[in-house]
Amino acid sequence: MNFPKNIGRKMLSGKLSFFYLIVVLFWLKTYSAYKIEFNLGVEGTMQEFLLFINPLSTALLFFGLALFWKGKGRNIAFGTINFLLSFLLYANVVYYRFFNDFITVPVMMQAKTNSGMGSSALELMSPLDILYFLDTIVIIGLMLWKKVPQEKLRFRAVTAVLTSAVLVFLLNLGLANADRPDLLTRSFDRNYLVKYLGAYNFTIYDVVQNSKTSAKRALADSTEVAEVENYVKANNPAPNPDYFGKAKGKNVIYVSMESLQSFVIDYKLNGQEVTPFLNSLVDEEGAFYFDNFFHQTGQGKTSDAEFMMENSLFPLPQGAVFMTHANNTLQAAPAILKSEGYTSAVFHGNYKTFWNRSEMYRTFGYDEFYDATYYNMDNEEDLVAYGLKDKPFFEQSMPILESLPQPFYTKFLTLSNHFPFDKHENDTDFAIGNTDDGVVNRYFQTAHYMDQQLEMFFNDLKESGLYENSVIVLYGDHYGISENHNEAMSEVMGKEINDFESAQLQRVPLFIHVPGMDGEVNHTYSGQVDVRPTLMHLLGIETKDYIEFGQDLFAEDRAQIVPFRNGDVVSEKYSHLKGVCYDNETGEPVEDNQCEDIQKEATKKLQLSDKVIYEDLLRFYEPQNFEPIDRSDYRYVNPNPKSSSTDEPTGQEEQH
Ligand code: GP9
Ligand code: MN
Repeated sequence: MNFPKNIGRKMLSGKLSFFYLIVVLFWLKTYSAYKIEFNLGVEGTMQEFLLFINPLSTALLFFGLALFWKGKGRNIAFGTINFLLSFLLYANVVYYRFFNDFITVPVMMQAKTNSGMGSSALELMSPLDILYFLDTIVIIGLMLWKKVPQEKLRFRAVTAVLTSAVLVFLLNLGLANADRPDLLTRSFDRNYLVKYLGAYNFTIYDVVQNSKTSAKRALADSTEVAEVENYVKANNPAPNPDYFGKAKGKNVIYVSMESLQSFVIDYKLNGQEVTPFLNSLVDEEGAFYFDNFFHQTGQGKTSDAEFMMENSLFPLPQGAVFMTHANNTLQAAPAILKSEGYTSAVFHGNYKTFWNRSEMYRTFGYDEFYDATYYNMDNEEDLVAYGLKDKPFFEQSMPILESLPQPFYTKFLTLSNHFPFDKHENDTDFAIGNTDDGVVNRYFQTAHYMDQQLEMFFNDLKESGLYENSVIVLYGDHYGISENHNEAMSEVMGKEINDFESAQLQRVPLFIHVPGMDGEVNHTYSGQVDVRPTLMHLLGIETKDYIEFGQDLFAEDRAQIVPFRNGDVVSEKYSHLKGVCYDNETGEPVEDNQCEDIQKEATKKLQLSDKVIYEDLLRFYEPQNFEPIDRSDYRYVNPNPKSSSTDEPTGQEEQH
């Protein structure tokens, strides 16, 4: 058989020399980006080889398609394909610098809505990044100035190139699957897919996956909910009678503390407490502080945290559920409390389109959404990238809060302590940190500023009399310092930040203040999904009829298993992180079978919760005593806007 020999001869013909140059430059560029920008956890020669080889099939395939043209047409195709692929690579580079993750289809969809992200993205770029387009510039230059082969290629030569692309891909996939079985079926971790198959193939895979998901809802029927219901009911521990109903009839005030991680609690920078107010709250009467509480967010960040806190369902493995499934049927906290006579409202100094909130809050059943149009946004110094700084935000929110009919269920979304943690040097005299990393240094300053504003807010609540008849829940929404800052974080923490320590840093503070109770520091291993049943039980509302994946933090026989959205899991004794089982006490790896049970349990929870969302299963489920929400009853239109959004509300109607 002389087929392979034939391919070789065709590919070496001089007419293809420019094509080879494009392929090689693009290949090397992609490989360099992998090495410089991404932390893919490459181990061993095989993985190293696969990482090196994986851009080749994409380059052969896509640039090979250009060979169907001749002359100018081919040059235009080369330039366009190169630019589009380079743009995709660079977008991933910039996204990864903050999110430690790759762009997915839902993220691309939400990019349109989240216009505030622009300035964060700029912060993540550097002039040297032009190098990611160096080959584009070189080939366009060559095409313009030099004579590059333009003659028509024989059809067989082109198919030989495309066949070689497919063969290289199959070799790549075969070796990858041998090294990592089930690579394509267990896709919790995007890192694996990129490491084995490459950034471009990952995007193709992702597009295919996403079209499958939208088909899932269409195919689901009411029988599917039974499996979920059985699991949830068998895993819902009884409320603790010492806590049940202890806050009956009280108002609820949630505060989402932007990017606040637990390591700042009691941390001193140059002898000064970073969060003196929160530190004092740990010991305050009536306050419960949870010191083994973890965020469980995915790509939806703040919105994922909101989703968990109010639904006790997990967010999605990719994209923000707020963006992709805002029209689902849910039985969220504001809706549950509505039948108990509560009114509900959200306060946020950003516009209502961000994270698609104005659509998702309709599904939650929020009566009011006080977005940036309710605040005075005229003073430049009061603003940061995502909206109004925390001080003017709380100050201006207070009169609105006082005017709400009681009992109310409310949520305040802070934003001063948001990446890149800048623009607060004139708002506090707390000095910045002294590592070599500006992001980490400024984080202390904005966290301190937020802490001061929380104290002020508490004082205002006391003054208004609301404090005594409100349950106040403060929670950190997600990490603020990503793994890209591990070097500075090692300095801050005084120890090397390895995979185990990185997981420890995913702790976020949770405080629940219940007037009239004693309060304590609670060490239960828990996460954001667990808060809703806890709060409901404090308010004296049974939740056993709801589909929820969390367990009351005060329940005596709770499981203490905390699934992370990347598929890792932390529990009371062991943690399973990036495929390695650790003993929490020593932080050292142990036999894998110690983690088998917790990993199985975590995977089960995530899978069932995802099923509920993807298949929109709550549309088939009617909890007892629950009045379903009609989304069309809710609209958030400010009749007298104080500021106007540049993003006009989308006003989209029900569509999936
Ligand atoms: C913006 C704020 C920040 O409205 O919630 O969002 P994040 O980037 O943290 O998800
Ligand atoms: Mn956030």
